[in-house]
Amino acid sequence: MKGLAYERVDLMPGAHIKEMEGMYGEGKTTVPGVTIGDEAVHGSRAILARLEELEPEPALFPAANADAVREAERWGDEELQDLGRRLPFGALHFRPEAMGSFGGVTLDPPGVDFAIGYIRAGWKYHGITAQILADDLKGLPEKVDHVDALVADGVIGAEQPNAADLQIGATLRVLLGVGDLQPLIAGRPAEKVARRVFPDYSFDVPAGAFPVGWVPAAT
Ligand SMILES: N[C@@H](CCC(=O)N[C@@H](CS)C(=O)NCC(=O)O)C(=O)O
Repeated sequence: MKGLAYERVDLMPGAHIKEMEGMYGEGKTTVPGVTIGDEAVHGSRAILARLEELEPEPALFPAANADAVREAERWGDEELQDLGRRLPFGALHFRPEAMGSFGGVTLDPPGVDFAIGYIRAGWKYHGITAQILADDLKGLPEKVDHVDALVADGVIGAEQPNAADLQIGATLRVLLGVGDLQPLIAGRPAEKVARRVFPDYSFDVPAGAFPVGWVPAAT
């Protein structure tokens, strides 16, 4: 978006923890990070703020509503993003073969064995329990309503995506890959935000993964 030259480096999940800490410091285990010369910047919000300094246009924090965009970006990071970790891992527990959809492949039986072990480790790593998942699902409609309200208020959803569009759209785009969640998001302004900033994303857990009664009805 900023027209800056960059090199993308993908890390192997699992092995990324040590590599990230080596580059960005103790406890900084998550992607993304960026190095700009000798400077290491860790975390999506810090990165976007730094990119804005390097190249102000197009603005990620437009002067007209910069504070509202910052607050929406914070909300997306601190209050929405956890669902993007837990709900896909949660759904995959019930449909482990669907993990192949991340890479656009069909897993053979040994691949499904690998997926089962990987997903189990993911539950442990993210502290997922069935109760937490059920509560996340119950709270999702309220969060989607909040996204729609941000669109209605003109904070996100404008022609030129801002930092909050990117932060919120990223999580929603992941959630759209969970078939059970599509009815809660599809056809709503929130879906448009997600698909506009991230049109292509390969991930598909067929609907019917979560136990009956866990997913709230779409309103
Ligand atoms: N709030 C942070 C969170 C980053 C984050 O959770 N990244 C995930 C991407 S899938 C990750 O690295 N997960 C693996 C891990 O938690 O070690 C940000 O937006 O930079």
